[in-house]
Amino acid sequence: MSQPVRLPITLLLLLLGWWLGAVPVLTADPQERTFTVIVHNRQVAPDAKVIRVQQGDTVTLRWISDETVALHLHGYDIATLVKAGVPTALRFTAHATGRFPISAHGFGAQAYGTAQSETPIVYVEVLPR
Ligand SMILES: [Cu+2]
Repeated sequence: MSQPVRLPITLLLLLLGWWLGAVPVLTADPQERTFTVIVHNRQVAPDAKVIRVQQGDTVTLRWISDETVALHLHGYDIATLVKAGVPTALRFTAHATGRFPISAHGFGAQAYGTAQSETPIVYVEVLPR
């Protein structure tokens, strides 16, 4: 009589784990991951500063900024210009593992010139699969 009860509980726990996001982290297949990153007053909210993905994932960072900013994803060496109020996608396949800063190379008018400064505003962590 215990066997028919145990199975649904296991299934329930699995579904709960799935719902909590635990299972997708353990999946073997690369995934399509999309994050929205909001830059306000030249900053990203502290709880949104680290973007965690797994090796092989296709990552889309959807940027929304209240000021034009030149961005540079180090390691992958991808640069993009995000204009004020214009959602802009930065897309890459996370082939290299490690912790990579995305720096602001300039805000406002300085976003159009050569890099004056390097201010990391977000970090991308690519975990080995
Ligand atoms: Cu840079």
